[in-house]
Amino acid sequence: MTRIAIDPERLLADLDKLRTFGQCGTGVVRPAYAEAELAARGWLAERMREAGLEVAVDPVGNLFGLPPGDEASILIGSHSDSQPEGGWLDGAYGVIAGLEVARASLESGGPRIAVVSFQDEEGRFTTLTGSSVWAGQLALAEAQALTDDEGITLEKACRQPDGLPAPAEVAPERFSSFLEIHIEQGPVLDTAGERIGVVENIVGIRSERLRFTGEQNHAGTTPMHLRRDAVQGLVRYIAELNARFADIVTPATVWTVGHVAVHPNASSIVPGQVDFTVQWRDAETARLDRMTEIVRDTASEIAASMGLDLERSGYATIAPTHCDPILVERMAEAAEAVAPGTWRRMPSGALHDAANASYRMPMAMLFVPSKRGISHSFEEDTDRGDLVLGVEVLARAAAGL
Ligand code: HGY
Ligand code: MN
Ligand code: MN
Repeated sequence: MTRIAIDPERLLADLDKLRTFGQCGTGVVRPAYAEAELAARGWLAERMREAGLEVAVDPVGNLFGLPPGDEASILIGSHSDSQPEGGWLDGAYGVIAGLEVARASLESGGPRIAVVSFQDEEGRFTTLTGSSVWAGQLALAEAQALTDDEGITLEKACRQPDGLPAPAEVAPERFSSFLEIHIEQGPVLDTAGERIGVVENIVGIRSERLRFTGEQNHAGTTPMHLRRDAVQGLVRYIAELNARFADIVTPATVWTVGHVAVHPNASSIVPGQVDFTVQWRDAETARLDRMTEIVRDTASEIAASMGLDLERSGYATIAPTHCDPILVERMAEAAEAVAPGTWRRMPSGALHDAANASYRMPMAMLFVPSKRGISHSFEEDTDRGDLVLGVEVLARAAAGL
């Protein structure tokens, strides 16, 4: 087995450089297709070229660095777009790790390895947009019609950095397997003082946009019993959802009302409308189904009881997925060889592009610790030694495939 010798300084220098695109304090603001994200993608393409990889981009902006020749290769990557307020490592770490392992493998005469940065993993338009299109889970035309919270369509927002080849599909059949390394984004490894997570499965996710419409009115002259207050509806809805979920969830089940837009959002006006998202995640499809029923039935009941209109849109779902057992064992062997006794097998509570890859090829994931378990926040961070150790484990696992 050829050993892939990574270059830690080069890895860290590229990570630090990627952080500068959209940097905001210690974190980044680099949503899909925004200026900073386009600049980052253009720089990534340049680094891929310099690494001796052929650059390709597909119609939604997924960016690939492909080794010369046509035989199948291992694909390693993640995403370089961020949440509206994102950490510097979420996704970015997996892309630069893929670039480093791909170029180190070329340098060491190792296996053929390609790198990918998927577009809009963070859901400006929908959950895992870019890899969903690539994996055939979401039709391109359907994706292009999706809108963000401002009502802009993906088709209108989608732009490519200058100097890239014309967009063309990069078929999943070109790859034998998909590997992704990612920060854990949770407290497990950090709390246990461990350094590597070998992921066995990824939870499923569902989300929906809902709108309650009542009656906008004067906050002083409208008696409480005559009001049709959309925010009062939202408050009752969340309380009722929590109560009804309590009977069916486990400690690992999560649900979030993360986006709320009140209209007209003024102190002296009874709010006539509220737009909000509900997102729920669990490892079991049956439980996700039951939660979907509760999300929808509760919204209809609350709306009816308070004289509100209800609209639903943008339903998105990604099923729970399992990492390939053979690849998981390769990752575990590499972890034990490189970081003996400081690793564990674990699930992923976050969603990753690897979930979509699993529909088309065997996939596996590795985690490194997140300091204090923080992510989707400017505070997100990981010890630099852990960042390097993770890529050493990844390179060793890839060399053995
Ligand atoms: O939300 C997620 O799980 C991912 O970070 N987009
Ligand atoms: Mn991510
Ligand atoms: Mn994320």
